[in-house]
Amino acid sequence: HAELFPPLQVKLALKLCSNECDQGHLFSDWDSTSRGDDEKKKKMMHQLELLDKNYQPGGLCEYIKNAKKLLKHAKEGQNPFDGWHPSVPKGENVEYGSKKHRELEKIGLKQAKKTAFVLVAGGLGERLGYKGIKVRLPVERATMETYLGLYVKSILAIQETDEVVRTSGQKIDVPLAIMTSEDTHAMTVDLLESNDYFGAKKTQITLMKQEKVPCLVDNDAHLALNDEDKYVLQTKPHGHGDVHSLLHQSGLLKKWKQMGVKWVTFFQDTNSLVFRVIPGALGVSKSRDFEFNSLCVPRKAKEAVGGIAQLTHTDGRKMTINVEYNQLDPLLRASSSDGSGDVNDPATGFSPYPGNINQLIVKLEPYEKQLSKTGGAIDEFVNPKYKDSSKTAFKSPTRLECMMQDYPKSLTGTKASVGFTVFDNWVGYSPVKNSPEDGKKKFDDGQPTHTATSGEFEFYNCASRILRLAGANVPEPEIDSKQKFNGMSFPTGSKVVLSPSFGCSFERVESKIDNLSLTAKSVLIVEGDVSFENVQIDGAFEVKAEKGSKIVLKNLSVKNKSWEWRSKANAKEEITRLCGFEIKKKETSSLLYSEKNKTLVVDGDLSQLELKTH
Ligand code: GDU
Repeated sequence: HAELFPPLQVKLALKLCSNECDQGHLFSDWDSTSRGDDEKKKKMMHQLELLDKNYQPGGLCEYIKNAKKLLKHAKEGQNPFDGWHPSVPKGENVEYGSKKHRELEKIGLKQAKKTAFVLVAGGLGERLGYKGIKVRLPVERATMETYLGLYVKSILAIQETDEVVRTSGQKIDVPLAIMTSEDTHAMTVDLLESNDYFGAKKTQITLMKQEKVPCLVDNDAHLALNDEDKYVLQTKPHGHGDVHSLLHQSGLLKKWKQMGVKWVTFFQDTNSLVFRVIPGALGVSKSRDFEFNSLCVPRKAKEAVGGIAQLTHTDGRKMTINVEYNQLDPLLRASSSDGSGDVNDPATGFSPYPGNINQLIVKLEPYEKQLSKTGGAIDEFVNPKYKDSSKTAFKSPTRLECMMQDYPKSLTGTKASVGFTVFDNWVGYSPVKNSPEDGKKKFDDGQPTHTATSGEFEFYNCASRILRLAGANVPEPEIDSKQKFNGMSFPTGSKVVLSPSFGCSFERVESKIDNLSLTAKSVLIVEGDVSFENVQIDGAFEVKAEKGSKIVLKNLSVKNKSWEWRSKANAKEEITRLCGFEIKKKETSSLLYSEKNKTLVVDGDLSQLELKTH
């Protein structure tokens, strides 16, 4: 068939058929006498060429070689942590709002101007049961802000701070790279374009698409063809670890270095709280000169977050690394004297191992150097589901995977400083990963549910708590066990949304509050430069100062019928079904001010507010 294909494709096919790669089965049905299906054959060679190009470094033959090795280890039941002993590592614990936290935020905000952000958003979130991309989900339904909108606006708020000024006096555009996949790319582009990049410049955001890898049918790493079409290879996602090779291949790291970027901060598709802790964590990276800093929260045993462990090898090597949640229990069982695995410490009610939330801060210079050496390749793993205990056949084709938090494995044996920073759950971690049904099971088990419902209430509760720490009088949220959302009850209280432009650090929020109180039934939505002096809210209040303008609220008592979060089961509308509630708006007081370079002072005069009855 050689005449059908360009020489490079012929070379690739011959390589695949070599003894080393042993993929002759891919072509064994090709009828050498008839020239039928030529177009399909061309498409298949094109697909193989792309798969070869996308698996870097090394191409398809390297993939097959790695797969054979890992499948052999899996069949032999080899423990990836053989020879390594786990212990609880020491990291930096930061209490949000404390003196130490304020100092770290000051240092961190200065570093923010030298930070590039990377969002990994190639996953579809199958566990959630949502049809769209996860970054399109609303963080909360009071404003319907999407995750992507919140992230971009948080980056813009950092960019707007006084600290983010180049020595030349010019403000810089803080860069954001988003890793997408075939499943999420078009929808991510559409979300950005239809929202005018959420106020960012188009050039500020770079999209990098990760490609899938071929599936494997057996322990000899034979590549899988589609059951319905023998000219199409089956493929699956390779995992978020691809982000490193994409950053390297795209040349972004070099470009950022030239721009004066010093840090790269990675984060995931749904964690509405991530930007609350980034300034403080950047402060830790800077002051402790961490080359790699994982953000963590206290972890409940068996929770689906990896545990950060110090691993010490019998030969003396040490590494501080994430042990993924499915591997932590067997590792701990194998190494403990009493066989206890992933269990809580009775004294604290949490696992002694801090939970990795995959918000990673990496020092750019050594990172870029290291990736130039490795090409961005990350340790891979394989997780085949075998048909039976002979481990010779798989239930369905498998593939190699990799995780972005495994990057420090490539630093073992070097002097690189790898550390972690722990914040409390309430301010650091609130992902949306699980369907209402799976969330309910976790709820019954006393586990965090990580549902759209918990995500929304945790977002409001975090903002309320920050206001309390800033001196405001906001009641603690309470659980009303009669009020169930999709069968689960959560602590709820005042619904507070503090947009990133209101303050991107604790001190900035605190500086805007001087005697503010809210009742539990209140809703407060604040955007822009707004300050509160002697303000009482008992109702729903939306206040927004457009960019460049300022509002000072003084001696005000806002009172109206407010909004209600009403439980609603089995709704047709997808988001309502996921959250298990709808919002009944009754009355809202609102104030919008957009005069550039001017301050609106509202002193005791309620008539300046608009009262809407819905
Ligand atoms: N992702 C990709 N490409 C992929 C797979 C995933 O970009 O091929 C992205 C997802 O969109 C998401 C992120 O990677 O933004 C993480 O994916 P999951 O939410 O599916 O990750 P897990 O829940 O399996 O676990 C990860 C870490 C854990 C812990 C946890 C915290 O592996 O150790 O940190 O996130 O949420």
